[in-house]
Amino acid sequence: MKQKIPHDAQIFVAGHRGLVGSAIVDRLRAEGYRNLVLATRQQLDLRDQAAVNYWFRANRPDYVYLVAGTVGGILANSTRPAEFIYDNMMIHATVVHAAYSHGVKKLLYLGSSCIYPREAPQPIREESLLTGRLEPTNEWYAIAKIAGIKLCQSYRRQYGCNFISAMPTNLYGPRDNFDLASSHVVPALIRKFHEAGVKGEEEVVIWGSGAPRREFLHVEDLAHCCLYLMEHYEDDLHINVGTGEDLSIRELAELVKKIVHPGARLVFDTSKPDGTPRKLLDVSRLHALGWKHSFELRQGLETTYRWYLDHLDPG
Ligand code: GFB
Repeated sequence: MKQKIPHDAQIFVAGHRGLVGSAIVDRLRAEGYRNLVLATRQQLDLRDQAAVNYWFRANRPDYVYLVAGTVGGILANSTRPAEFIYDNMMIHATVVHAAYSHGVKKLLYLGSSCIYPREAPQPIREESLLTGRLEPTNEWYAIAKIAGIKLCQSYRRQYGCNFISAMPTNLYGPRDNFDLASSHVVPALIRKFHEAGVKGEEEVVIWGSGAPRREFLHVEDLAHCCLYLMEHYEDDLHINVGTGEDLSIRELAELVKKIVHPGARLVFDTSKPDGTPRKLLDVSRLHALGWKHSFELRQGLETTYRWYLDHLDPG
């Protein structure tokens, strides 16, 4: 079933300055959506219910992409747990509630693959949610993300709202965060290999053992998928979004090395956490719905590295 979203609909992308939100805005504009209603963090504190209500009343969005939040890699998650749980729980609650109060036609909420139990059978099916203990390095973020899914389901059940949830795997791409203390692994490795190459150094330090396995989706694929789900997905159950393929962190590092600094040598710092051993998503429901990714990892890493080079601070 397809529910066409009219090109003159008012669309709110909550979190439009972030990696995901900015890619969704680009995609919406490319597809001819003219009426995007956006607010920066300075204009609207999404944790403040009164401010969010006021903003919805003034801007009357018909459709909402809820992709705002405090995000970060394994270190940021384990060292700033209060920010990760508070900011995300508040943002999800205020936006979902305002979307209900102001009669939003449809809302897409984006979670994360870290919602699943650490020891979930692989590839992870949507039904694995809440069947076991979470990975300790990101349980605060995961709890907030699970609460977001449950918010959407509860507003569907009690008020009949058309709110859906998608769970993307690890993301990367242009406009990612390249700050080594808070970034995810892909931008961190691109930056580390690049800087080692510039300084003429051989050694590049990779956190952990290199054994954990991860699945990576290019953010432009995710943006395309979000627009697709807005038109094609209607279920109460959340849906996994990924490629269905994973590799080890060592293999990822070898790939980044080839692209960025082929002369480098990998050194593993096992004092840093590995995190979840594996989180490969089962994407059969997504494929059955008719959507598949288009960026292969190598190509995606190359375009991301090119973006990084184009946006390096010359100072
Ligand atoms: O991307 P990442 O920080 O997040 O780390 P998670 C993935 C793996 O890469 C871990 C290793 O095993 C890291 O130890 N790694 C190796 C590195 N070198 C580096 C490096 O220089 N920087 C980083 N950041 N990692 C996050 C969660 O988990 O994934 C969030 O904390 C969220 O909640 C996100 O779900 C998608 O995949 O481990």
